[in-house]
Amino acid sequence: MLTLDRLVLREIRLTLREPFRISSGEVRERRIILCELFDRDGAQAWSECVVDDEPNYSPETLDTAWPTLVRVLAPRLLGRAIDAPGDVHDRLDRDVRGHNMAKAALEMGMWGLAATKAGVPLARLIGGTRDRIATGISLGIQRDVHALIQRAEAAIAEGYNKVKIKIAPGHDVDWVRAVRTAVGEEAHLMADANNAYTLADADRLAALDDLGLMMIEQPLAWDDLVRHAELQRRLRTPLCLDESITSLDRAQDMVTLGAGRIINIKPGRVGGFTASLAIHDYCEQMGIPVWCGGMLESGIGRAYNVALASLPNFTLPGDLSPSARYWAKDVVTPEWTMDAEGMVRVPLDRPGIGVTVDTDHLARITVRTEELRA
Ligand code: OSB
Ligand code: MG
Repeated sequence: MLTLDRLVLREIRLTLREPFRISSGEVRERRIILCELFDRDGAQAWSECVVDDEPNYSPETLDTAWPTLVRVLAPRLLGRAIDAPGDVHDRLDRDVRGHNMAKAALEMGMWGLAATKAGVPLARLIGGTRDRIATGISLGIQRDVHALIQRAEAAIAEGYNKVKIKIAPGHDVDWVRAVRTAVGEEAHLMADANNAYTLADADRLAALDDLGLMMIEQPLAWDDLVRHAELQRRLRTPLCLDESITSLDRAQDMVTLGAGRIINIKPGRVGGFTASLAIHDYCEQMGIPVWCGGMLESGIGRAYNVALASLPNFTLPGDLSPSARYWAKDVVTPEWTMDAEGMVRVPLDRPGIGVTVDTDHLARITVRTEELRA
């Protein structure tokens, strides 16, 4: 039994060590919402809302999520007993359209709280089976092709098991080919377009077929499955959908339409762990591999991603870079690290989310807080 008694929302600012540029925008400083959840019994857990400042990845932003959490979502949980965290999704979802990232922040926090209360690692609570997760890096669009080659070579030397190259018209086939030539045939490479293309670019995208990519992520519009299906028919390289998969239904639609062959699961995008687990299980049945994407999370959001990626059908390396790739100083102790084989360890020796939050550091980077009570 869980009863959310108190919720503290906090906006923090974390400056990236270097700007991260994708086809639809650039981010230098992350504005992050952290949630601190308290159970009636006194147990406590942290969670993170993965919205960004600008609506260039999804329609949500920090400034839509905050009031939605306060006015719409939190009142559905505060002071109301629930049997299990698996019940939270439906309670938040009923008659509330969209706002998946806001829902996910609370929903995942309730999973974190349940794990803490039960004294078990979050990964175990959800049925995770791995103790190490293969990690990939997502490289933003670079200044020029030389910078990209250098970044890709460095990532492979560091041990990363996959290099994802952000592409956009003007920085695509030639750039990816140059990286392939530099790193050799064996390296696991993929491209992510964040919606930068239309079906009119199908021939251009088909030129990527000769470069041995593991997959091409979300080349077409964020909410379009039908045209992805048409494009997939014209490509040998598997398409992987990110932005388009916002629920189990959309995952089923992808398979029915043949709109992609791989799914990047980001729990924030689908409304939390319950939907992520459902998509994971469905994809496992259908022979669709999944991997865990990232949203430049702090170490708190990363804890949830690592736990999720420990499930058996997360067979491809996730965008789960260590803390130091993003931040001069993360908000958690210990910080997330990666070994020389490019693996991140699942903290199975600790209950809950497996990391401690550095509250002194947090106090210095917090710009507002709001406390809600049952
Ligand atoms: O498309 O996967 C994406 C970051 C922000 C928004 C969208 C995406 C990304 C990434 C970063 O690729 C992955 C990471 O957190 O390292
Ligand atoms: Mg993506």
